[in-house]
Amino acid sequence: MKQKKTSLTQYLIEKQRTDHALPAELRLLIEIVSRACKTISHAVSKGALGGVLGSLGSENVQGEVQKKLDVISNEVLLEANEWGGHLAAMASEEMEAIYVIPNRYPKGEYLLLFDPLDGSSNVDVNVSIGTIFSVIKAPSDVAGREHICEEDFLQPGHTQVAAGYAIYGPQTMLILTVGEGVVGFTLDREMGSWVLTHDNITIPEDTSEFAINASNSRHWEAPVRRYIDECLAGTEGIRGKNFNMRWIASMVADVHRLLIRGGIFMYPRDAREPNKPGKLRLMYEANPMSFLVEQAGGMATNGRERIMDIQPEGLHERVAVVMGSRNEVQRVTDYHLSPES
Ligand code: P6P
Repeated sequence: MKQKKTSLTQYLIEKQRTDHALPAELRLLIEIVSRACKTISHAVSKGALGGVLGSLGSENVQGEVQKKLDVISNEVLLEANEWGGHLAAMASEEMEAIYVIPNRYPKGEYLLLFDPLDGSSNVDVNVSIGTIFSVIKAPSDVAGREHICEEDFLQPGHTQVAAGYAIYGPQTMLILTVGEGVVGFTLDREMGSWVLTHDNITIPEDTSEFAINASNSRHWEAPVRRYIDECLAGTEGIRGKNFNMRWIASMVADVHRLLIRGGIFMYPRDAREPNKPGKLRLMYEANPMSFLVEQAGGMATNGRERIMDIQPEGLHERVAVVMGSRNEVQRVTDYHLSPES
């Protein structure tokens, strides 16, 4: 008998109905974000045919060249989410300031943060990219306040109520957690619906695959260099096994791989800019990915502490990232905390 397909909508309604872990407004938010990701997937897949490749000649708040698709994706997410009444405000990698829901629409109790198109430097060379999103609750007093401000967003990652990403690759997939494990949906383009294809994503505790941009090795701190050197030593070294390396330079793609088959992803701080704790952004890259990784049984630190315990001080602050298979992340973290070990 043909296996019954579970749609995202059915999954969310059943989760809402069974364990009440999913308030209706949060279910609505996830559905709207998933619909926006379908729109982004469609725009991305057109490539040159859609006139959406290339750069705008502008820079975003990060000082990075803005791709046309960065701005398109950002606008898709803003327009999809501003009218629904489930959000008080949004924040994006592509915008310096927060986006407060306009007064012509009702405001809700959630705050949405996103990197609308992570890894967009890959879009012109047809490598997988994605949308990363994080959902937190607005402070309870927001309703009585005239203004929502950036400080309302500065909550540690462990306060997230949902997180996920869409990956625009050979398949378009949506990977999601609402705090009860990690599930994956594959976009059925014929029906235009997200179909549950991975009902319990878990990360193997061990791995023989690491992801890091090795061109930065001369800038790494000693614990990172020690870990990678031991991996490279293979069976002749203390690890007693050979390792494989991957680096797609698209966090969504590198993290998706480790969620599916295990691995460790690292973007450590380095000496190039010692005052910068790392390259990746805490609020809308590291925190949502850490929530997913932990919910899948993995571990996520900045080399020294749990990423989701970090108290943010700025909306666009950066952080060092070490995440993936628990035993490897623990080893790297131990090397940072006890260098003599
Ligand atoms: P590098 C993409 O620009 C990104 O923010 C992440 O998606 C990715 O992991 C990283 O930067 C790649 O950085 O220095 O290797 O180009």
